[in-house]
Amino acid sequence: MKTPNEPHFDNGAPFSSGGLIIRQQEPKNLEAPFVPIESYLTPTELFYIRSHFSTPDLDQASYQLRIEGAVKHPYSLSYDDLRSMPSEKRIATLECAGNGRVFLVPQVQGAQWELGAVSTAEWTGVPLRALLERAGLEGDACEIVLEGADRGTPKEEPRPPEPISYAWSLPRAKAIAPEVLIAYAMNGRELPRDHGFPVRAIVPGHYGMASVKWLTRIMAVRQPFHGYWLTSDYAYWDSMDGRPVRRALGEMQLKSEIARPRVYQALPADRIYTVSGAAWAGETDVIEIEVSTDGGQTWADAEFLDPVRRHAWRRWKFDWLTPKKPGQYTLLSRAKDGGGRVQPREHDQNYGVYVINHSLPIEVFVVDSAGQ
Ligand SMILES: Nc1nc2c(c(=O)[nH]1)N[C@H]1C(S)=C(S)[C@@H](COP(=O)(O)O)O[C@H]1N2
Ligand SMILES: [Mo]
Repeated sequence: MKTPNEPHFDNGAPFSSGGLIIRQQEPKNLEAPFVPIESYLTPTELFYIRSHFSTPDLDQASYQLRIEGAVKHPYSLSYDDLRSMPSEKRIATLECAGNGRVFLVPQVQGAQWELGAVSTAEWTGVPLRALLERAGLEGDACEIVLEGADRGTPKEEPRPPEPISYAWSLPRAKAIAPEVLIAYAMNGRELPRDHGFPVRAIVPGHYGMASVKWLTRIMAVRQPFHGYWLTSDYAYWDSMDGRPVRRALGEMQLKSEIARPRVYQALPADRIYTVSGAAWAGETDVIEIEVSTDGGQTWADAEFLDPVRRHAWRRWKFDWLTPKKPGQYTLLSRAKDGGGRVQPREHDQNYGVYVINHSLPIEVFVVDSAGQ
């Protein structure tokens, strides 16, 4: 076991096990093998990839980032301009809002993500706040639109009338929060093309769709931006005075996942088996983690391997003395946060095909260990 309570920075490891799992070849949607126990930071080549359109090929030398809209002094930055500004580092877990979709019954449309559309990296860049301050954000700007260079026509209805870019809009308060970065490096090296080269946004605490890759435009707006991605796609049913209203997704919801064992793994009876996984939240801290080995009837405390770090996952483990009696058992994990929230038991239908943050069942077989 590596030193507990200390994050590991194994990003320099030359080799990594596993490789990615293809959910869609083009545009690229690849899932990470969910093995956080092997390193706190996901090795860059194992970080999940979620792209709506073909990966654009941006040239670092001619790259320009435009900052405009409801600002006093619109301007453009080259890649070198951005690199010469004071930089900061953030460790953040990104989770795709559709992660875990394969667990929904009945099956739904969309990429059939299992457990691995979630990964953690250390990002380097300039706080978005610094770029907006330099532009002189107008007092009545309510949102900041982040636009990428990738373009296409989405397949899902209702389809926009013409090809669109990938763009996401952040509420002003989140955009100027210190954690939000305009990043050019991931785990200490320049961004790989699939992860947004040369520049992307990193919005810690929000689902992955907010962390716009291949970022070329930052636009302050005076009216809420109701683009395709925030309305037709990544939206859910909220309630306002008892009436359903449609809103864009934002904050990641409290969640934990079991990485080990895998579904239908056979484990020897009457032995200690270490169950492990990771837990994360959006704008709160995960402070408790429990495991059930009987389908949720009883729960026992598991142990964290990493300290609390806002916006980053905490790995955990649980030493299970497997039953003497062979048979099928259902493992579940359940996280709690500092705000008194508990990871739910069921998927909330108001989120449709997104926010699959309930305890995901891992069924295993305990087998006679005689002779092993
Ligand atoms: N320009 C652009 N940015 C994007 C996307 C995209 O398709 N285009 N996908 C978003 C989604 S849905 C997720 S989950 C994250 C995934 O980031 P990654 O591919 O680096 O893991 O990128 C987000 N940023
Ligand atoms: Mo996503």
